[in-house]
Amino acid sequence: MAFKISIFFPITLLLFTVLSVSSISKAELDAQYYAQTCPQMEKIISETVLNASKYDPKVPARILRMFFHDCFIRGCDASILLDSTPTNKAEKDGPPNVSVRSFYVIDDAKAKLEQACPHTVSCADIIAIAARDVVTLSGGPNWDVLKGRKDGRVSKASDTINLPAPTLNVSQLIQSFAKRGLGVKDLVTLSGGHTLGFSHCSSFEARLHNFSLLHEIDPSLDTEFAQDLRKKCPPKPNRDQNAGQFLDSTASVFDNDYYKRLLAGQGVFSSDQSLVGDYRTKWIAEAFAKDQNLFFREFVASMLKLGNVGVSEKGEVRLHCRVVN
Ligand code: HEM
Ligand SMILES: *[C@@H]1O[C@H](CO)[C@@H](O)[C@H](O)[C@H]1NC(C)=O
Ligand SMILES: *[C@@H]1O[C@H](CO)[C@@H](O)[C@H](O)[C@H]1NC(C)=O
Ligand SMILES: *[C@@H]1O[C@H](CO)[C@@H](O)[C@H](O)[C@H]1NC(C)=O
Ligand SMILES: CC(=O)N[C@H]1CO[C@H](CO)[C@@H](O)[C@@H]1O
Repeated sequence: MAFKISIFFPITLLLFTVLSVSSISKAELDAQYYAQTCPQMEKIISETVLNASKYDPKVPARILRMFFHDCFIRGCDASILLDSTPTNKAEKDGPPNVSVRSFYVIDDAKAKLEQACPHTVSCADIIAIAARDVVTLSGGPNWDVLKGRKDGRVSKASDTINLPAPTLNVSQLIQSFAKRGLGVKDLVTLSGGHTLGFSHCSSFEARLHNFSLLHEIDPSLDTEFAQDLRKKCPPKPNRDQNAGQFLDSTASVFDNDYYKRLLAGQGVFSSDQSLVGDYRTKWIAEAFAKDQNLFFREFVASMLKLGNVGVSEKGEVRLHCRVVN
């Protein structure tokens, strides 16, 4: 007996530790999660997203970014959708220039889902499906989204400082992604989300004027591209609030042009450009610039990983995505 314990006790303890650590934070997501309870849910969401994107071509980029921000703060739990209350400033009202828009699209889908299958589909799953849909409808890959996320009850403006800033260098980006269990490959791949959309000048203007003691302009920027950005983003008082730059040269098409721009010194953020300034990440960006199908395959794999970040069995299915039940 004593012999048995001495052999098995440590193993049992180890197993128990491993199982309990993984069961604290992990819920098993499943492509068939709503197959019995709401089989038409994906169709309802996809139709809503497609219609909204026809009326407003900014919707796809905003929804893709929404998914990233949601998953990076408190895990993929729709914390980004909660409105502020008199006693709580919510994530979506966090520090300026991180705000995501087009929440109405998720609200529309949720309203239709509550009619079709009341109190069944979580807001976090709606974001995940909508993010897949905007990629596909923009010409990117299609994939099966895993479902079964629960909606969180906490959303704090102060949490947005945990989002990676566009000024981060590659080491800091790797660290930020590693905190969410995402690797170097996921960093380079998911940054390819910047194949869609637009940035305001404030997110990259530090590269354009008075960059450092030695350089007025960030030397990693292509010269002509830098001049173009300086024209679009003159120093503050003379600038249109909405001024900015598309993130690649085909900003409404999901393709591998983003990586080609990086290799040409035309990444908009320091964070983007840093990916081709370091041996750990450059080879991956080069491979994606050469082979769009490879980028698409890896993007699907990394989106599945992103969609698993911090997913928990705890939480609820909100009745309305802007308020806790
Ligand atoms: C790697 C770290 C990342 C940083 C530092 C970063 C930073 C930013 C910034 C500063 C903007 C512009 C905001 C503005 O001025 O309007 C932006 C836009 C955007 N980001 Fe990221 N991002 C990162 C990763 C991602 C990821 C992983 C995705 C999705 C997979 C993503 C998707 C987008 C999209 C689609 C836009 C355009 C939004 C629009 O057009 O409204 N980003 N990002
Ligand atoms: C399509 O989108 C427009 C603009 O958001 C909206 O007014 C309309 O109700 C939508 N139609 C459907 C069928 O969802
Ligand atoms: C990235 O930035 C950090 C903090 O400023 C710095 O310590 C580090 O040396 C930088 N790493 C690289 C690769 O530039
Ligand atoms: C440029 O930066 C230096 C050092 O940070 C500062 O002293 C100077 O005032 C800045 N110039 C302008 C035009 O902002
Ligand atoms: C686009 C945008 O919201 N820009 C704002 C970023 O934050 C600064 C400082 O708070 C504002 O002045 C900009 O208008």
